Amino acid sequence: MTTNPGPPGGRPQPPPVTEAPHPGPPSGGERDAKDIALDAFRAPEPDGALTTDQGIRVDDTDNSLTVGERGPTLLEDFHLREKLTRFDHERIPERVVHARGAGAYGFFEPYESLAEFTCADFLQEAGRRTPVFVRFSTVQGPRGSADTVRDVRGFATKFYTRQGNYDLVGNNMPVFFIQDAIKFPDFVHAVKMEPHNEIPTGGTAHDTFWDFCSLQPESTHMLMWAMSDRAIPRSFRMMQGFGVHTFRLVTADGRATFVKFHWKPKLGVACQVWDEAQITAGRDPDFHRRDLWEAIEAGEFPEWELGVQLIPEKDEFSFPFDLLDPTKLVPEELVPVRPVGRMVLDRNPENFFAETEQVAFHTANVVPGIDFTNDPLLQGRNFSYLDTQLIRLGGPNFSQLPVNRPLAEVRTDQRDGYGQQVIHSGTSYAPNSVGGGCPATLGGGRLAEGVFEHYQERVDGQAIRRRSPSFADHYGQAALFWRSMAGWEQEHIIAAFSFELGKVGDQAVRHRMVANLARVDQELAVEVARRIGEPEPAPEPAPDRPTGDREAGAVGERVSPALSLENLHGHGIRTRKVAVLVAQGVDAAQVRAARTALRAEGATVETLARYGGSVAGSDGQDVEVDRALATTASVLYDAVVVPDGAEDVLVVEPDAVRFVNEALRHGKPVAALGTGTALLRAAGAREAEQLAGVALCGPDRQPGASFWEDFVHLIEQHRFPQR
Ligand code: HDD
Repeated sequence: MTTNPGPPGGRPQPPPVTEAPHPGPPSGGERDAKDIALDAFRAPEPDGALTTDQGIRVDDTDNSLTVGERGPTLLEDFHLREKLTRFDHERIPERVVHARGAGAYGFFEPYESLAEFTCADFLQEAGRRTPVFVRFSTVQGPRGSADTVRDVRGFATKFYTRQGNYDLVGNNMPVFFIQDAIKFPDFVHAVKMEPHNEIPTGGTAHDTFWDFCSLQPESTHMLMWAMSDRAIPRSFRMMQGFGVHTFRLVTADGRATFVKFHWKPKLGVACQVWDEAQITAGRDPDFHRRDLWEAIEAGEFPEWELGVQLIPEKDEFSFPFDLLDPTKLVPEELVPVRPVGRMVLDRNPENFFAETEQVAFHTANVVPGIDFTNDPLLQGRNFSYLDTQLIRLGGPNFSQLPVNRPLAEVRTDQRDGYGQQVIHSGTSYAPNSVGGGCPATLGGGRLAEGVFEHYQERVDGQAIRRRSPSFADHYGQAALFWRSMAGWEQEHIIAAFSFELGKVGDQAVRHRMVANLARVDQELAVEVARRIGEPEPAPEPAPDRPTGDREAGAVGERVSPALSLENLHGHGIRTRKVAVLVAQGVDAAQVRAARTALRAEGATVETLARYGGSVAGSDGQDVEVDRALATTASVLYDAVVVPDGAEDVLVVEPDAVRFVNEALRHGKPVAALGTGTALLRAAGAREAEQLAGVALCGPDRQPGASFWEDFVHLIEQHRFPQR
């Protein structure tokens, strides 16, 4: 039996019942309007007396009320019943897709006014900040799945604008698996864990997914992205975001321009390699979530540039694909991305459930000046997101939850429902006279005054269930993507297809999929077939391909350099993690020099040794150990330094050998100083001086400033996959 003893020296004295002060935000810089609005909902740290939900002070929370010490428990114990009941009801349904995610607050600010194209208030003035909340996610896995699985990443942004909430609910890939929302339940049933045994968690390497895709060739372009390294990002902070659909920007006088939205990470795009991603899933299943959290806590605020591709309405039909088809992108070489603003995430949420879990995005949350197109995927999404919140968040009042509340004033005739937080007064119908006609509609033609008016597109047609023939080319852009990849990217794609299809048991599915790949590229299909033991596919003509393999195609049609990771590197090494392996006898001056040089560039440098504490350096000074090797792993770092002097200990330390072996296998930059090269050899590197991305400093020499400069440059390049 345990009792809460309270502080030493007697029974705890509960403090007087007072209004507790607001704790304020946990991290971050300036307080914005959303942050201040959340104060009204922030509960103080509970440092006073324990109470029930009714505010009754509780005498004991460790023992149920019983008849005698060994007797039955009394129903009268309202504290016991409340405690268990509340616990029993703590869970809500996870999101049907995108269940696992992490979020943060921040702001968006335009570089320039976009008034020429849109009357959206938050895009009118350079430098005017709009608070945002962003949630990143994986798609397939449940809430508890690993972060680094091969999957698409969600990138959903809620802008708390003065005209109401605008949600840009995108992904880290610019296209999607299907063209019409009516296929979404089919697609999700196929991609999610298989129904009989709920395997696999968080992955696409299973029969039902590939069965669906092999029969639904419109998924082919997206498959190329999903099998590329984009599906295994290094961090949320290092991936792009895309609105995917073509939307409309609309001016106050009703002029529309088609628009595609892009988020470009300031740190550049960086990905893991597949073996690394799989090991990370075990070593740190929270890898991305932790990275985002820690970066913000450290004041290294992630930043993206918002870019737009603007397409005049008159050019709607001037592309060899349909702008309404969400399986197509608009090559940046055909329509450049114009940078229009930046988004910075500078504040972590205080409570995961209250904020990140309860945030509700909806593609139909648009503000005056931003409008939809007839993309059939978007149209269905505009139904689905509201609908899903009703079950997930338990009723129609979810927009009153703190994270979802707009900063703009809300005046509706909507009433009641589960969890109503507002004590409404007055009328709730229109037209009314007793309420003075309020809340009143303001009439059309007033976009400039912040009144949403749907874009007046002229549409005429018969009700038909048929896909437009302009959506029929399922391979042209898949081939464009393939051709635009560097050699090593193509190799990774081949390896990914081979891994995934290699796990498919149904021969017919593999066969169909290889035949589909042959319509993208014969070499790709032949190589995948070879690796999974399928017969070589016959060349496929792909008759429905208007863009096809036109040899004379323009850049952007034949090849799009903007798609290759080779062209998406960031500048500098801010927030990259570098491990320095140390042991007894290590050259302490080199460890200090590495720390100083790399930290000066913004990297995080950690010393790792067999045990925590410190090791004695060669100059007699202790070198502090940041982490014991057993508590971390090579996959959690971007680069490794092996200083001089400790090789005797390190080469017989299995964790150290494995650490370097993995870093080498995963193409990471490695610096070996003096006798440190012995560890590279022990880790399997025969001719280290020949390896790309390996920096060596010979024995009896000390690495100077230029050595570290060169090493920084290697880290900047992120990976050396050609190794
Ligand atoms: Fe979706 C969640 C992105 C197609 C139906 N979707 C969801 C989230 C993201 C996307 C980022 C997570 C939001 C969050 O963090 O809470 N979805 C996309 C993109 C799509 C897409 C970029 C294609 C361009 N989605 C799509 C279709 C449908 C849905 C076609 C249904 C017809 N999506 C949902 C949903 C979810 C969702 C079931 C699950 C949880 C939620 O909405 O709030 O309604």
